[in-house]
Amino acid sequence: MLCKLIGIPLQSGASQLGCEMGPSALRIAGLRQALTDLGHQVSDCGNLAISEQRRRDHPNEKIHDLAEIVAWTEVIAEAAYRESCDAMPIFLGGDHALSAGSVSGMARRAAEKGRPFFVLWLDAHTDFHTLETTNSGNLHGVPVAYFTGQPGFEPYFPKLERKVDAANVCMIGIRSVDTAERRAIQQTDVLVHDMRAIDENGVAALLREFLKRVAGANGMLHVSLDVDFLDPAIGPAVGTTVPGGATFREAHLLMEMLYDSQLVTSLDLVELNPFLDERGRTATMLVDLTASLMGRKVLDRPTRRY
Ligand code: 6HN
Ligand code: MN
Ligand code: MN
Ligand code: MN
Repeated sequence: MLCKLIGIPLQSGASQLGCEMGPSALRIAGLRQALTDLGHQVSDCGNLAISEQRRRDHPNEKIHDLAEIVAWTEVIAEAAYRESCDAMPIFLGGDHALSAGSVSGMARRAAEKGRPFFVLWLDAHTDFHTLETTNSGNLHGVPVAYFTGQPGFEPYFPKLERKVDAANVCMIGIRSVDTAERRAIQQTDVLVHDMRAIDENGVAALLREFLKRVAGANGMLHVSLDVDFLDPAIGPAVGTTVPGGATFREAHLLMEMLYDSQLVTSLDLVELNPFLDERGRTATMLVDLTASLMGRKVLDRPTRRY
């Protein structure tokens, strides 16, 4: 597999500074080597950058850095579309606002290939605020509402060439949802598996069911991995830690199952804030999880069909 590493030093969607160092930390933690060790070809596209920003004012005065995030969204969506022509893009964040661009660009690619498009959202949060409802004003809290076409993003954000069908979005790990997000997401077909669903069923059953649907539809699958999906004990380098997250084995098992499925066509690694890390261990954790997603395993097993 040809993997393209796309660095996105975007941090203004979060409240705490530091995510702009994420791409560097992932490179220093050995992402490229981990992938080449597994037999993949890797091309590092370097970091994206934004140029001009058009001024944008939204009536919700809590929102900050709207013009910058919009400029990033355009650049990232274009890069996602371009680089996914012949490769699997891996988006190195950067805060989660970047997924407004990575997901919308990949959705456009899937539409061109005539394939249904699915998103697996691994996060403590649903990131389902609209521009009207965000009360923190941090735009890393809005990407899922944007790419599923909830109202109020136009004319501020780029017009979506392809919306993602809410029924094709599956979330796992959720344990912090604001009131407005809860109300809005319950009116959609987004499949939300909170931590209780994991406790009661185990991650494997939840993911297996979703992968069956993706495989049955011959879909393309984008995985968006927010560091705060992990329990803070194994992923401390994030500004929005929430107790009670996924364990080391739960996270690796999901990645191993995703590899077996051979359905993943793009990946976000987001919200890593190296300023908050402890001797690089969260960056290393993300590299190891990516390796599991790309085929690292202890023993060979017969391939499982979903
Ligand atoms: N993330 N719901 C909170 C907010 O500020 O809107 C948290 C958002 C977290 C964003 O997980 O990428
Ligand atoms: Mn998130
Ligand atoms: Mn989160
Ligand atoms: Mn909020």
